[in-house]
Amino acid sequence: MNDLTPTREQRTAALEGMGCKRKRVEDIRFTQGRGNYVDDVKLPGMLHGDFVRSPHPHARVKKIDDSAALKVPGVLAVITAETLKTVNLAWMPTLAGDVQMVLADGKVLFQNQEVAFVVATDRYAADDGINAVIVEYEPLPPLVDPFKAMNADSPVLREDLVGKMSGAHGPRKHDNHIFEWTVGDKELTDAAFNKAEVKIKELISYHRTHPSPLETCQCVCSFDKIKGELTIYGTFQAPHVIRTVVALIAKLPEHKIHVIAPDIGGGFGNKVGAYPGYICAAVASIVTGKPVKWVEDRIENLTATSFARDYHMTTEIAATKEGKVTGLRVHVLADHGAFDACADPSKWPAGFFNIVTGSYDFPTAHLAVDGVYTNKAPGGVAYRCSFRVTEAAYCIERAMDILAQKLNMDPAELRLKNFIKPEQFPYHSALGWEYDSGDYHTAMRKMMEATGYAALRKEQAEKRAAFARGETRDIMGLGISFFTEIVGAGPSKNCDILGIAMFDSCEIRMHPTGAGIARVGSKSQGQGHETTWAQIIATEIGIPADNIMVEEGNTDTAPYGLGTYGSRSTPVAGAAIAMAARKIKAKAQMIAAYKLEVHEDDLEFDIDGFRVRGLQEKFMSMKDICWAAYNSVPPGMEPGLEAVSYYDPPNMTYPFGAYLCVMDIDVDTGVYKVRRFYALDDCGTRINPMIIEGQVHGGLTEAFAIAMGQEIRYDEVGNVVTGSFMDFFMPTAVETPHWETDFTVTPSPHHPIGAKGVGESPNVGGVPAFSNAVNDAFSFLGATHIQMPHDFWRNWKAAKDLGAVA
Ligand code: MCN
Ligand code: CUM
Repeated sequence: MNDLTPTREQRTAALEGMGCKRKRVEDIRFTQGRGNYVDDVKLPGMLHGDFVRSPHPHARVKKIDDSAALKVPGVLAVITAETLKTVNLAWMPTLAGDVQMVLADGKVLFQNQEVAFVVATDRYAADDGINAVIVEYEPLPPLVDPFKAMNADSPVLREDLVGKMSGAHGPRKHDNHIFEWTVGDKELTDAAFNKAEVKIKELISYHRTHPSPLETCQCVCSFDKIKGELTIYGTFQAPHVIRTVVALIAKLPEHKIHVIAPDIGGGFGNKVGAYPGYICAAVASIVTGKPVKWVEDRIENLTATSFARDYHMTTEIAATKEGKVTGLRVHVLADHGAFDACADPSKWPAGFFNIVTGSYDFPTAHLAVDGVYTNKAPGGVAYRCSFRVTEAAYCIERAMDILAQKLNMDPAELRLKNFIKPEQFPYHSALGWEYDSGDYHTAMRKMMEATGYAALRKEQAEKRAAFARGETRDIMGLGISFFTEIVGAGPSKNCDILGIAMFDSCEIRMHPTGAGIARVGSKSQGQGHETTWAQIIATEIGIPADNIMVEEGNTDTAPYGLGTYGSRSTPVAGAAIAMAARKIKAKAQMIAAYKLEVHEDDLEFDIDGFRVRGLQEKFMSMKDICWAAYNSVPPGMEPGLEAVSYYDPPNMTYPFGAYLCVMDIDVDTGVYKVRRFYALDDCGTRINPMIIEGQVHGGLTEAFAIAMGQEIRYDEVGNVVTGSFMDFFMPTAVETPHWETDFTVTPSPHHPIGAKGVGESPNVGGVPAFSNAVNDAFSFLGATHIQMPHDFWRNWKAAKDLGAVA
């Protein structure tokens, strides 16, 4: 060895493997305007489609007159439900086992519902065509309030289901009822409440909101009549699932459907589902023989595709006087809008909401969820939600604060007292989950120390005294949130979509010169998979991350995967990547043994190659092994170096975190200031700390938006009143607080590299921290629970209702 021989540290650093703050390789094209999004796809002869939408939330469609529209220059076709019926596509199945109108069939059920699809030579002509379609409506009484939907005498929305007393998830209680889902032991829980020393009960609502990615939902469909092949470019978080859905509903052979999800400008769950636009563009392409593009505008996106939340959670906790929790009872009224189009794994009508016992050792719990139809847009699972884990975390974290207030106990102390203890893992929760790992006490104490929690409480007490003396009009709130996530859907034993188990996949192919390509079943929408997936491979096989190209999103080349949502990519696809890399490594070891003329077992892996144990100089680099794989493999071995892995995870992963929000509110104006926000996340082994930090920043910004103002609100007659960015709070750098991030590392015991998901954690944990801060600020004035979103007006109103302002 001479001075030029790289050190072990240098060799490790050169790989830019796991743990490295590797710069995002995709940003090279994104920051230079060289991304390739769906709207960049321009095919020869391409037409444009656009929707006629209903102004009414509930109405009968008496007549659609397209004669004037067809005379508009450039307009080629107007597609209605009648057209779609000829190909049996007027309705489509939803991922939740319901059916949904593609175009209004006899009636409309929400404002801005798709009524007709106008196809024209350009977008402007399509728009002119829309305005020329005359639709005759007969308005019907709208049903907006989900609580009223439970009344037997409310207007019947889904006439197609009348008389069907059972749906995809069991019996229906009445015509506007979708399902009832119950989990847990009712008797034991009732008994716990009967003998409880202390009880709380509160209706905790998580309002309707929307993921609103920068790029809206869109597609280009191109049907080749000669080959009988359909190519679809689209903003799809799960391209393979889309291919299978299209094969099933359009009755096309699956190999003749090519689904390509190019670069995606944010998804946040909005791009999981299948929308009428996709079906109409495909049908229009088949009808016209030309490619057809459909691009949602902002108002359409906010009002028609994939709302989030709308959960109304009546929550009760039973506890001892000392603050030990003894039971949890939750009833959820879930407003699904006009169609149940939730994108949950099949068996989970309320997603993983039964993680609602949170980070606490509840001996017993009972949960019941009633899903109902209303005259609102369908959707239901989107927006960094981990399948309703956001709602569950908000529910339990708000409820724990309410209990602390009732017990006159510090909310941090109450949490520490009830946490699942490190030695209890793997922990079986009262509502049926097996938490794989966790160390909640360490995370909580680290948060309290890092923020100076005790001193902040002291300052708050002084501020409150000063407020009482009339020396200040500011009130101070400390919002704690300690959340447990459940991500990585999921094990085939309990997770499937349309009967397809929720595994994920990776195929790695190493080329002779020591570079390679990895194709993965996940699909990045901005999460940086091209960067991080290569880092896993780099560490596993000792080839620099820069030499691994990552490709996702083309169903012809990527192995079948279930896509990216529910922070499942690292837990599932990430595991498949590590497993495929290990297969490469195993073959590489055989080749190295042959070349070094030793037995395989005499070799050890050493950063970037194999070394003969005890013989420093007998070493073969992975790069050289790649070359050998193409010219001198051991006799009997096939040449080449590639591997595929389909990974069915044994369990979900359970990331967690401790957040604190420090907020000051001026009672006279309701104006708040987020003074500090500290977020500690534990996502197990960290692949790229910089990307994790970016994910946390983004998720916290969305949490801030949701908690402090963002809302899809309907007026009492069913009009969407927050359907544009004029009214829908979209924070910019100006409003966004400064984020302090921190971490602990508790690896997942069952994941090949110990990693857990992180993408959704900050939204799951962030919202309760903000809301608890507002509620904590007002608590000394007598408030128990103030409803989100906590915008200036509502804060002022709360102060006024509590008598703090005249
Ligand atoms: N990561 C890591 N170490 C870990 C865990 C994750 O370095 N222990 C990295 C991963 O390698 C990946 C990123 O963090 O690059 C997110 O990984 P993961 O938590 O597995 O989440 P997914 O990749 O499955 O992304 C989905 C998640 C969801 S469901 C929503 S919603 C959301 C989110 O990601 N949508 C996003 N973050 C988003 N970020 C952007 N920019 N755009 C979106 O649409
Ligand atoms: Cu629920 S939003 Mo993400 O799972 O795509």
